[in-house]
Amino acid sequence: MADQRVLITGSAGVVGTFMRTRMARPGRLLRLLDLAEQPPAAPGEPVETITASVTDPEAMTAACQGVDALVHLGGHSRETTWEATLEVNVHGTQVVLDAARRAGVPRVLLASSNHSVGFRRNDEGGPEGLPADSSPRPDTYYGVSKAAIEALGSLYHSRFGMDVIAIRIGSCFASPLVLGARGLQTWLSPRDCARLFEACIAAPSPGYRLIWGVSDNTRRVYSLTEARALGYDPLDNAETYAEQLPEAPAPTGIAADLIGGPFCTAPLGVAN
Ligand code: 15L
Repeated sequence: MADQRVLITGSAGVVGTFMRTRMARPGRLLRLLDLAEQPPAAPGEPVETITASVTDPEAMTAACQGVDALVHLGGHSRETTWEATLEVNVHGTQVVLDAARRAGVPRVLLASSNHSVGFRRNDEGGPEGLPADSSPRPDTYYGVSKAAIEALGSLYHSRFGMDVIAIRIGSCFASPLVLGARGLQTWLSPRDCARLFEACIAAPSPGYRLIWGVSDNTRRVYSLTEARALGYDPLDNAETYAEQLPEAPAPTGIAADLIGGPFCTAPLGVAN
């Protein structure tokens, strides 16, 4: 029998797929929930898969039973219609938090995004980078939904005493190169992402926290002080990829100066 159960929503997405192997631990059962079908557990793999929506209260309540920590990654991961953003990202997160409350899940990690503060300037934060608790300046409906889930996490902590950590993730991909030069600033490597989530699960009584999710990149503009205070110790630096970056003109204007980069000029409510 597992000593610890960790529920991951959105487990078939980019970050969730990285976590399936990277968060496997002896004595831990990973319960993986996604709307999409997932590969079943391999022989001996301590994994349960559930096909369900984060907007389904009954399915979420069942999925939360016996769970020690919940990592909520489910939802739209970029701009789409207002209606879909509201339903899946905002309402879905309320459903998830309320199911966790009913089931007595003591700790919830919420995947927020740099796009909740996308209209803040890259140089706003000084040498350590933009503080993790900077007030929202969203760049899209998607960014608004991330600011809203941070607020929901704060509410569920204040009302019900749950430990909730909202993580403003930069860009979590296998390599920073998929995003061009911006990736050297925003990258959260998959192994650092797992290290960050583990720190958030292990930290004693964090209460409500807002932190950045980023590797220790030379060019980072987000503060790591708050995540380090929870025990996060990043290993990667996107700069090691800099030489492989294809020659391209440096971005200019708004995309270069603002945290949200190209999200700041993308049409609102249009799926991309
Ligand atoms: C995000 O929030 C998205 O989920 C991800 O797909 C990336 O686009 C990332 O932001 C980014 O800013 O690069």
